[in-house]
Amino acid sequence: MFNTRGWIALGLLSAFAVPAMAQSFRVQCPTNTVTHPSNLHDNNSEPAYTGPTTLSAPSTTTFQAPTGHVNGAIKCQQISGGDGYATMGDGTQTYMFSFGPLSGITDIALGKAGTEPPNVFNVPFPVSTSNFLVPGDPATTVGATAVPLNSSALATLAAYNYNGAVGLDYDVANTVNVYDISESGNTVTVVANSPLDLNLQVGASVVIAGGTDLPAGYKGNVTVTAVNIPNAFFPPNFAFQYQATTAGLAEVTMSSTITASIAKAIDGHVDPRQIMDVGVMNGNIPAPLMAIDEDDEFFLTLTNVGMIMRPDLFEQHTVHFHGYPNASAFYDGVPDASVAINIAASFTYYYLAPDAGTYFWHCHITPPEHLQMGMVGQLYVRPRQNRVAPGANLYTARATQDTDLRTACVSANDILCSNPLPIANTGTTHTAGATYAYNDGDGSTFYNVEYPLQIHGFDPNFHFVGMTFNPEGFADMKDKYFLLNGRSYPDTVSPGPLQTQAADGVNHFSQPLPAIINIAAGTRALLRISDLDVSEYQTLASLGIPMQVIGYNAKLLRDQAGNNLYYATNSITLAGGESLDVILDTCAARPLIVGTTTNDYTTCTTALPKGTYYLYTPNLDHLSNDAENFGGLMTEVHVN
Ligand SMILES: [Cu+2]
Repeated sequence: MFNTRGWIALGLLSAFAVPAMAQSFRVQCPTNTVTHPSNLHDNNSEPAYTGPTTLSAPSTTTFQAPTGHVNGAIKCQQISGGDGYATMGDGTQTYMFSFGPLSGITDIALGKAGTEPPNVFNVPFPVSTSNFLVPGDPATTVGATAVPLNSSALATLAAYNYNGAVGLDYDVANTVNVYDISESGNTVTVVANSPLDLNLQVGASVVIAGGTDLPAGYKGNVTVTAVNIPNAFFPPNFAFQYQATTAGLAEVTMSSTITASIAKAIDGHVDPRQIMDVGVMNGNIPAPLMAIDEDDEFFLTLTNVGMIMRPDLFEQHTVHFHGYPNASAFYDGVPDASVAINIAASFTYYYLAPDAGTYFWHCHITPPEHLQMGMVGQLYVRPRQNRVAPGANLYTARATQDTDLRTACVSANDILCSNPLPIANTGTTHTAGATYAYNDGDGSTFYNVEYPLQIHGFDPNFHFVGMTFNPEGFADMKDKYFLLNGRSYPDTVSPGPLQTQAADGVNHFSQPLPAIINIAAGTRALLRISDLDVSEYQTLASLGIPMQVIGYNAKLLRDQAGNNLYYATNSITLAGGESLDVILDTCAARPLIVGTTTNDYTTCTTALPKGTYYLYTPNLDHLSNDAENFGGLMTEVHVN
C-alpha cells in the first residue's frame, strides 16, 4: 500500500534537490489514494455510477476527501521503451524504435488492453509454478506453435494468464535491533537502533522477538499502527508503534537480544533482470493498448530499457497522451516542458480520466522520427454511462453528472462543453451490460463490440537507416507500407498475435493486434479509429455497411443545443494526429423502443446479409506492400 501524495512529493523533491540521483527501475501501483480511499471502495473493480462522489466539507487547511459514492477505480500498466522488429505484409523485417508490454503481457498478446487493476498488476511472476520469464515471453513460452496461432494455441495463451508487472519482486525482509521497547496503556513503542525501512507503513506486519529479558507480552507477530514516532532516544523515523493485548509491560532498554523483523513486501521494487529479459527487443506495433474508465486514476510506468541495436544512441523516451485532458503538465511527455525518461530508468505517469473518447499516445522525443519508427499506440476512455444502474433513465443519469463541477458539461455556461445533454429526454433506459462510446444521454452511441483501429505507415528506407547508424533524411520520408494496427493486408486478417524473430534470436509477439472486425448480424460495432501516419493523409472506406460517424477527436458529435450531428458516410479521411469514432450497424431496420422515438439497438428486424465485407483505402496506391502490388491498408469485416 503506497501513499500517492508521498510518492509524488518524493519525486519532486528528488528531481529538484538531488540532481545527481542514481536511476533505477521501479513500478508503482497503489491500492489506496486520496481520491480512491480503499476503506470506502475496493479499487480493483468499477463501482456503479449513482451520482457524484460525496466529498468532505470545504476547508482552508486541507483538500476535500471522498466520504462516499466513490466513482472510478485504480488502473496500472507498465511499458518498456526500446527497440524491436516487426514483419511487413510482404515478409520484410522492419526495425523499430518501440514500446512493448511489461504488464498484461497475456492480455496484450490476446489483443486486449494491458491495463490492469492493482490486484492483477501487483502480482510477481509465479516462479513456483513455472520457470522465470524469458526473452520474448509470452511468445517464446507458449507461442512457439503455428503462425498465426490456431485456436488451441490461443487457448494455451489464455491459460498462461500472467498479467502482473514484469520484474515486480518482494522487497527483502529485514531485521533491526531494538534499542528500547516500552508500553503506554496497550500501545507499544519500539525504537530501533537504526532508521526503519522507508516502506514500513501502517498495516505492515512485524515480528518482535527477543531473549529472556523481553516480557512475553511484547512478542509475536504484530501489526504496525503508527510510524514516525517522536521518542526520547533517536529521530522519529527510528520508531513505530503497535497494540499489545497485555497492558502494563515493563520497559526494556539497551537489550542485546530484541529484534523487529519486517516481512518481505510488494512495494514497487523490481528485479531488473526480469525487466531486461522481457523488455529488450520487445517492440510492439501498435504500442501496448490502454483502456481506462472515466473517474479512474491511471498509473503508467515507462521503463526505458535502451535500444540494443543502437548502443550509440542514448535516446530518452516519453509518453504523450495526445489531445488528452492531463492531470498536470508534468505528465504531458513533451520533453522540453515536462520530463523525459533516460535509459535504465523508470517513471510513473499519473492520469485522471475525465472525458470518454478515443485517443492515442506516442513518444514525444523527436516525434517524426520516433513515431515513424513505431512508438505509437492506442488509448481509449470508457464513459460513466456504462456504469449506471440497469433501468435508469440515461438522460437523467447524464443530467446528474452536471451536479458536480468535476463531471459537469453545461453548454449554457461552458463553451468548451464537449458532451452536452441531448435536446430532449427520449426516455431511453440502461440495460445491464450495455456499452456506449460517450455519455450520450439517449443511448445513441450504444455498441455491442468495439475495435480499436490504428492507421499508420512505415517507410522501410527510413527504418533501415535508423538501424544502420546513418543519418535519417526526414524530408525523404515516404511511407511504403500502410498499416492497420501495425499490419498490412493480408496480415490484418490473421487472428491472434503475429510473431517476429528479433536480433536476440527469439520470437516476440511484435504485432499483437489483428484488424479483423467480427460483428454478429444485426448488431453494432464501434470502430475507434486513429491515424498516426507521419507523412500522409489516409482514407478508409466501407463497402456495404454504412459508417456512422459519432465522435471526432474524442468529442461526441453534438451541437451545444443538444442535437446529434452524427452522419453516415462510406469513407472517412484522417490526417496524422486525428481520431474518429464510427459505428458499423449491421441492422437495416430496427423497432422503436416502446413509448419513445429512439431506436431499440438491442433488437433488429432486418439484419444485413451475413458474409465478408471490406474496410479498405480507395487511395489505390496505398493498396500495396512496398514493391508488392497487393496488400496495404485493407481489412475484412465479418458479419457472422
Ligand atoms: Cu521515443
